[in-house]
Amino acid sequence: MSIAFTSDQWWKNGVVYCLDVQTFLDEDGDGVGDLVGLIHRIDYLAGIGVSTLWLMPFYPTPDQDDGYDVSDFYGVDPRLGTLGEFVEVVRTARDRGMRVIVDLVVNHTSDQHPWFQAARSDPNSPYRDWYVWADERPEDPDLTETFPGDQGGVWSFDRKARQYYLHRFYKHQPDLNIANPAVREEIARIVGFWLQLGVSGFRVDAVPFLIELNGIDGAPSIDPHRYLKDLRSFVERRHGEAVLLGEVNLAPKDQRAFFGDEDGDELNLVFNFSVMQRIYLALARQDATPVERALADLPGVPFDSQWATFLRNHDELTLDQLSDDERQEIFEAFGPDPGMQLYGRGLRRRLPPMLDGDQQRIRMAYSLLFSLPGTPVLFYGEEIGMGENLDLADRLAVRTPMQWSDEPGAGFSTAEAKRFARPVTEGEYRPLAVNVAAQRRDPGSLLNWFERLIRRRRETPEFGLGTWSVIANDQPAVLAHRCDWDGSTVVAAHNFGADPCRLDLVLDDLEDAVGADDLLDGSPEHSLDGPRLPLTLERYGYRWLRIRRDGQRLPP
Ligand code: ISL
Repeated sequence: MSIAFTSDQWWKNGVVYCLDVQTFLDEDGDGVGDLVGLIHRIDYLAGIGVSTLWLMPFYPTPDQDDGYDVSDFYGVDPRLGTLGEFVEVVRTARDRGMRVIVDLVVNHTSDQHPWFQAARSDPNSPYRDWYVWADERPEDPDLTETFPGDQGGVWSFDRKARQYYLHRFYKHQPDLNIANPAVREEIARIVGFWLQLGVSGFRVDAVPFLIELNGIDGAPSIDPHRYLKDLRSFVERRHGEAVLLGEVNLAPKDQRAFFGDEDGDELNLVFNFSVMQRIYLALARQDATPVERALADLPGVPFDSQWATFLRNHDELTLDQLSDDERQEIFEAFGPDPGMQLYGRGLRRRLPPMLDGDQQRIRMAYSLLFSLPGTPVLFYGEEIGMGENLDLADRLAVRTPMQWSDEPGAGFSTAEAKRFARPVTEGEYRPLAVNVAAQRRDPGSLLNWFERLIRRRRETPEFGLGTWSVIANDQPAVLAHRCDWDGSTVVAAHNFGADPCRLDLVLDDLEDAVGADDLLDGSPEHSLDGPRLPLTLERYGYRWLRIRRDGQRLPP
């Protein structure tokens, strides 16, 4: 396998950037971000070096779940633009070397969707069986509310239909019935539509819920994983390079099935929720052991498959895979105020305020993220260290407008602040203190550091394509690991502790190694003492080192 091969598995060696058109850039000055605004920032995104844009839902919506309640799968929310402008986004991104993937939210529709309106109004409508109905409210302990406390269960009575309908999320999001072949056919049509418009795949929302058959009357005749395989083959037939990046928030042993058989014939990428949660535990404890254990618990993934790694996303920082005590430790360290907590399982915060703005610690966390097995996914604003706005409801706290400059409206919009769909952050992380324009002028800024990090990550295919292993060491605060690919080895070391430390890493099977070159901003060369690589790490220090073998020519 060689470097040329990385283009075949492009999803293994890039950086994904998630953004919401609505909060990115408002070009027409109405207070709401739009597709034309995004087009104006494509060069910015190409400039920081991300390779794939993941667009959060931009479809027509009553907007009761920030667009995850879709009322037309084939359109663009008129507040954000038009289909024509969407194609221009894809086309411009492609020209600058970036691919676009879009959110596929088909576990449910909005209750305003014409399908649901037809289904509830007429028992003989062909759409009736597109949703999941019951005459009596079923009692099934496995079917729990995803947003606890809010919805009064997962079955709600519809007065027009005179039946209960299933919704695993909000009441206004009735679940589609994927046991119905017509629904599966329609989902394929939706997928085919966006592929035809040029997207390179989908971030598939809530996959375990999508393929869940519990609650559907009668014995459904489909195998849910067979269905995911069919969807994947359909995507491949329509567009060979397109991928499915799935949101599967399950324990690793249960996630494995979502990659499919040995050949990896279901989701190409699966978000790594378990490692993400343990990174926060390790940060809270200043001890790398939880991450080491989480890595050890990961199942091997098929050749065409990959983890998608992330520190934060648009939802609450869910800590649902941890024990109550572990979650409590993180709450105490990073979100002690009940107003920062959500659904009893997570924090509605961004990373920098959780780490008290400690630049060294923030960089250590992202350096780690970018070196872990998988494809890193950034949430807009992470590259400049944006904070949250806790005055906003629930998960909206982390979805404030992108901060482009210190102008009024953060350079996001020229509209009067009261017209903003969502206000900008105030306080320590306000646009005056955190913005793109100022950070571009400062060579030491987080933004410029991210640019170098992203560039280096893309030049280090060992992380995305190699085989990885943890290197045992005698510093509990330090996670050291190596990735081997195509005759090359990269070693990474990350210090979760507030104290500097020294350690010796013993590298097996590297008899011809003569030294190591620092790939980030540490001192350029390190010498080896036989198989031992002595390292010094400052507080929250981090290093990426490529091993130099005798007679080998390495990239700069
Ligand atoms: O099950 C979970 C926690 O135990 C959640 O992580 C669940 O996977 C998640 O809430 C699903 O989220 C996605 O679908 C929602 C939407 O509100 C979220 O923003 C989206 O990320 C409904 O479409």
